[in-house]
Amino acid sequence: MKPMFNPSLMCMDLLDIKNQTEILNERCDLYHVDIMDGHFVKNITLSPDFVKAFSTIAKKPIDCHLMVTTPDDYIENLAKAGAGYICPHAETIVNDAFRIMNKIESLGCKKGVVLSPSTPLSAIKHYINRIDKLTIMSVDPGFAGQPFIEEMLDKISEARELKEKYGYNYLIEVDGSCNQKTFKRLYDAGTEVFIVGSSGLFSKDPDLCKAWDIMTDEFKTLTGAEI
Ligand code: S6P
Ligand code: MG
Repeated sequence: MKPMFNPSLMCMDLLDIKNQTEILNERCDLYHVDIMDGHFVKNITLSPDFVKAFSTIAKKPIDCHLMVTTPDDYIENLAKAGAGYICPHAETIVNDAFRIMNKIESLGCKKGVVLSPSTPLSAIKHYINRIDKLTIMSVDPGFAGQPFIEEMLDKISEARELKEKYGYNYLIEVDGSCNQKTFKRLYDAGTEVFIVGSSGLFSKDPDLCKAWDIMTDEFKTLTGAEI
């Protein structure tokens, strides 16, 4: 499959959101929206209300990354707001993973799950077969602009091996420091969806069309992949 690109909207210029979205609508595969509660992580970024407004201009599915302590409280609102994927952290659904996955599905959304860097793949062993997308974080959740955690490459390879061995359907996505320094290693390890934030996309050029071209040229040169 062709690599997919999922821009992280907390890194975009929020004062220029309509213009930037017109540009991204023609280029990206998904839209990554970080939702935090100031509790699971010490930051607050985008919100279900943002998703509701953004869904009126987005032409690609909205991917909601829930960095919140009680994801169950957000699911219905997000589904109504127009979320395409709803992705809680595995660490927050230990006691209700099946209920949460069923709820997301019953609301017509795709089911994702996100792993913080210190959480092993084995934590989701009993429901990995049910999910549509697996996000491996390669930075600790909460903030953009953090250094890449090398140890995550083994986790990505393990996710790919499991997917191939058992024929699982999940997309393998990486969140955190996806950029020219890491694209090749991430791609070779088995990453299928690249969340591109400040380092991979938005800092490349003030003109987002140019920034997108720089990013995709770097990706093609480094990986040899078709986009
Ligand atoms: C971090 C968040 C991510 C960031 C992304 C930023 O908590 O979940 O989605 O927005 O990692 O990209 P970068 O290139 O600054 O790491
Ligand atoms: Mg994220």
